[in-house]
Amino acid sequence: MASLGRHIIVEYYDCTPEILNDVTLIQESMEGAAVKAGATIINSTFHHFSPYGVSGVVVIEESHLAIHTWPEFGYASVDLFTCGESVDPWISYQYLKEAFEAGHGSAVELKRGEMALLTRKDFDVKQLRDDKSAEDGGPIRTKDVWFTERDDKIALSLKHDGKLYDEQSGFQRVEVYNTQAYGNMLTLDGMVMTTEKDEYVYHEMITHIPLLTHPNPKRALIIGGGDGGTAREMLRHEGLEEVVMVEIDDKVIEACKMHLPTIASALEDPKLNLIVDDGIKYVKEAASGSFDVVVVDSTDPVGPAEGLFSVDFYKEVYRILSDDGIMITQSESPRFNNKVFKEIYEVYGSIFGQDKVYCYLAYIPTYPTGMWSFSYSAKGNAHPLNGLDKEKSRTFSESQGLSYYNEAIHESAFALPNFVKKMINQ
Ligand code: SPD
Repeated sequence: MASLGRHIIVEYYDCTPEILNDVTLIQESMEGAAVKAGATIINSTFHHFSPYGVSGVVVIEESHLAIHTWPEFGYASVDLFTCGESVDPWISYQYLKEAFEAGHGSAVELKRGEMALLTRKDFDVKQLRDDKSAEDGGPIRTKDVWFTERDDKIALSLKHDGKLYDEQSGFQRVEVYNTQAYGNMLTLDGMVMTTEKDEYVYHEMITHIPLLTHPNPKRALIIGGGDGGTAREMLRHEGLEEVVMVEIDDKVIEACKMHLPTIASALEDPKLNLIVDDGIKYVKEAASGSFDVVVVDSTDPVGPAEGLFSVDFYKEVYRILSDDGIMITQSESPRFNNKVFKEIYEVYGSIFGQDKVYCYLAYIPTYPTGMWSFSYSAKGNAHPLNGLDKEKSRTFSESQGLSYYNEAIHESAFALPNFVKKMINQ
């Protein structure tokens, strides 16, 4: 039966999950399958979905190859659609079966556009011709690979040129992508942690707000913060006599030293006491009243960071703070993580007292919704605004060449939209 195209609908089972979750490898395999079959690639676009799954399509002069993978089931569904006699889609089928290390595969071939049912209609092709691509000397090949962080309702995608680091540590999946818009980007278990181009917002805001509010900070502790950004900002404060950082995952430190050196620069600084250990254990064993500022620079409340969002942990932080001590945490997005957001503010209030807990906001484009919150909880009377020496804050920002924090941002960050105030009863 003569037809315009051949469409092979393919199922691959029992594939290697890691392969099916590697967007770069999947793209290379799909492009390789096209070339092997004799096709000419025009462009390709691929997305990685967090935490797992890849979708993509390779457009060829002879039609297209498309894929969606479910790594958690070792399953990939693939469409191989070719027109003309010069390309054999069954070669692509075999090539991909090997590339995905599939235990078995099945395929059904459909003839598309049966000639017996078609009538040719002539029309004026000149009106449709893409004169530009003809002038430029033929088809333009483009390549799009995307990282996507998503839940079931919202997704954030960043185009990248490949993965620079990919390790499963004892705690989480540690990856670094080379994104086109935000430079190198660290993700943990598929969630964006920091990028070279917008990291300063988070790190300046989590650090300078408490350190420029506390009357005389001498000893500071960072829990988490393995990328080094918070430590880098802390070390700008010359009055600090001791800066301790406790990060649980040495792979995070390794990845950032290798691929995010501007963020990780402080990790080698002799003034930083860097401990690779469990922060919860460290806080539990630390002496009462031993720190003036404790910054909890955690990941989201899943995986290894879950315990950093618990009542018991915050009680211990309260205990190790000095009388004027301040605890700062990254407190998620009021829009995106509203349940966690509300719950943790209730907990802070129950430990520090409702009138000693404040929320402040900053705008971080690579985090879900872009609106990110930090909590400020004072053991004594260190009010985040009344205690602010604006002149000192302005001079600090200018002399350090900061990119986000200044005295006006310090004040305005505590101005909350009504919906956020309502969520935390303020
Ligand atoms: N969803 C993003 C939460 C990230 C919080 N921590 C970032 C670590 C940067 N030092």
